[in-house]
Amino acid sequence: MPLYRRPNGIDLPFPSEITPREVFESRRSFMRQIAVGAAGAGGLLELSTSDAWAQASGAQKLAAKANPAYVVMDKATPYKDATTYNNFYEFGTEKSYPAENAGSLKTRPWTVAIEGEVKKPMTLDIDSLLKLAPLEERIYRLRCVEGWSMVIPWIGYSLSALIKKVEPTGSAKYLEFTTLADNRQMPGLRAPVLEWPYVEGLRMDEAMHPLALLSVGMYGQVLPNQSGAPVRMVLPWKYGFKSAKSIVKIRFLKDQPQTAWNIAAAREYGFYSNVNPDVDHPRWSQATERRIGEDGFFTKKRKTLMFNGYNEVASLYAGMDLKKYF
Ligand SMILES: Nc1nc2c(c(=O)[nH]1)N[C@H]1C(S)=C(S)[C@@H](COP(=O)(O)O)O[C@H]1N2
Ligand SMILES: [Mo]
Repeated sequence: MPLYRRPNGIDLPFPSEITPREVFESRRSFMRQIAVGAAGAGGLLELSTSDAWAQASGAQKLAAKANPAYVVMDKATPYKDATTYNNFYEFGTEKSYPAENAGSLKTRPWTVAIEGEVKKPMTLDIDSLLKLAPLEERIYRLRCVEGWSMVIPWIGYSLSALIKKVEPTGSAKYLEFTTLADNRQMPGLRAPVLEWPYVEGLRMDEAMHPLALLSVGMYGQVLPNQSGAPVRMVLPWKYGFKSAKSIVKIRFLKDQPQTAWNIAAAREYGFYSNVNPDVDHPRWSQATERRIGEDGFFTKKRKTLMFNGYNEVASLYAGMDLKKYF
């Protein structure tokens, strides 16, 4: 049963687990054509996300138009799984802790400071961010470096919209994202597992890629706190830790910034951290993954795809040795 029933009556089928890659890819582009064709006839398709747990969460609804160019055909991870199995170390290191502890996070008022190598530095409050560009629904896979993945209907817009607004100077070559670090709200900060605040970074051309999503919602609603409310990054071709949650600052830099996981273990976590089944983590293989929500004794692991299947980013890394720049 497809999770997404479109108002025009077209239900999109999901490819089965065992569909060979080529068939999957061609079917995917075929389905995209249907989606784009239908969109041409009646404007962008609206995906209504019908997940009982999401409805029951009572979170504020957030209207968004589906962007058919960014819809993976995998079945969406149930909301319950996506919001109770999280990595958000500011709330503790067990997967269940963010859901248990993030209730204390105050997401309004909230501001994001944009500074550094930009002609128009600014501090945007969350309402301005919500209005900065039309909100889109995009269904992305996200692959954690630990070997699991999820498929989530995010709401947001390309980070490039924000970047254009602040007008980077010619010297802006990198971006640094900083997460909130507030001892009163985040019990996980007491543990010295990472250097706080959590920082992440991107090269300018990566940040400008349309896939790079600034997200403010999921499953038709505002982000739940454990998922990085009120605003986070989603970089589906990179390991999950590159997608910083609950962002309070974005800094444009001349030089490559330090990143939290690279500071903690440089040998294990590089700056780029593109999903790559051919480059193992020093302590485990990255060749396969399990999809959260469909684990079972007999569930076969999925093959991890280069760039998590997002081949459109490959040109960003042309000529780079991806074993060296892991
Ligand atoms: N601030 C912050 N952002 C973070 C993390 C974190 O611990 N703190 N964990 C990262 C990791 S390891 C992953 S896999 C994703 C998980 O996102 P999800 O819980 O929404 O699936 O968030 C990333 N962003
Ligand atoms: Mo992760």
